[in-house]
Amino acid sequence: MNDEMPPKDDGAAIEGLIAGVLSGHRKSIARMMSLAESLRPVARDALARLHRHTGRAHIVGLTGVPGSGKSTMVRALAQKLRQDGRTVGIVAIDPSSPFSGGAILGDRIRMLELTGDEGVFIRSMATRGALGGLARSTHDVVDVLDAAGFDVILLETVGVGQDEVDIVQAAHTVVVVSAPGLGDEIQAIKAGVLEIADIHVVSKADKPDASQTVANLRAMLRLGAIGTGASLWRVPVILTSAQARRGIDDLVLSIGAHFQHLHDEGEIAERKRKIFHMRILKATEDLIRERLLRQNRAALEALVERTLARDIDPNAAAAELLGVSPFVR
Ligand SMILES: Nc1nc2c(ncn2[C@@H]2O[C@H](COP(=O)(O)OP(=O)(O)O)[C@@H](O)[C@H]2O)c(=O)[nH]1
Ligand SMILES: [Mg+2]
Repeated sequence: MNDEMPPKDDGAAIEGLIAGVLSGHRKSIARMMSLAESLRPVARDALARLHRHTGRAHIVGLTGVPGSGKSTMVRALAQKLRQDGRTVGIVAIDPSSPFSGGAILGDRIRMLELTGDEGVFIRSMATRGALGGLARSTHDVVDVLDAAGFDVILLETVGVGQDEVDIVQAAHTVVVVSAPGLGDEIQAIKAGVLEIADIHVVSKADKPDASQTVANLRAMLRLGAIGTGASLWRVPVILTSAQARRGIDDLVLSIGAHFQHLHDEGEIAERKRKIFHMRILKATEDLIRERLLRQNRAALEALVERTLARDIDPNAAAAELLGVSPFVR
């Protein structure tokens, strides 16, 4: 990976890299992403310069439990979008095993079938090793694709944990995928993603119990249990089979209609504001954590000992570490 990095503090190299990204040069895009994922200070400078070139892409987040068919759907969506003449960036967050250290290989194999087409760029990111910085580097990687001019960016993430829910919420359009036979919509509730959907998709329509899953989701929508707050957008439930190539056209239309709706109703500004709000807070958390670990590690260890000795409680220890009063919230 290191050979992908420009030399440290090499302004000219960074300049060239940014120019490469902006012109859609694939090697530059890949290098810029590696740099962003490295979380090195030089990356912040480059990303800062890229920022003004972002904001054009339609970012679509897809989430759902593992095995619900997200990767297969991303591939089908990308193929359809390409037929429609749109360029597509794909970011897939692989839930990598802490034991094997590898990403779930199947995903990559399926998605690799798309390569060779200059209008598609695929990046897969491992959750392992990105402790604390996953959300930040995911947004940065999406920004690189945005700056590089991809029309639509598909962001696949497993709906597990707050971090991943936050990541998918940084999309303009959130698609929640449920598959029949996996415990239906209950899975989405458990994953905490049911209520963040702009579009619900029931995958694997070729399976016999798919219509039951659709009926269950629709019933919940009617109960008003889910939906996006004050928005006039009616959350659709779309039945698809990526395998049988069914419903993919509808899904692409619906994704486009949602983006159009956000613009027509003036909701896009509010959504973008929310996304930056979340990103800034995440980045702030990362910065504080990094700085504390770099500069105050000894103080942290001392506080751990004092907490163990029941000399101080964890909340007061945190306040002391930050140098703030434990009584001021
Ligand atoms: N029957 C059927 N199986 C599917 C369909 N889409 C995906 N699958 C299968 O479901 C499994 C999980 O798919 P994958 O896309 O990796 O799911 P992910 O974990 O959500 O990304 C794989 O074995 C796929 O072949 C479909 O439309 N019909
Ligand atoms: Mg997948």
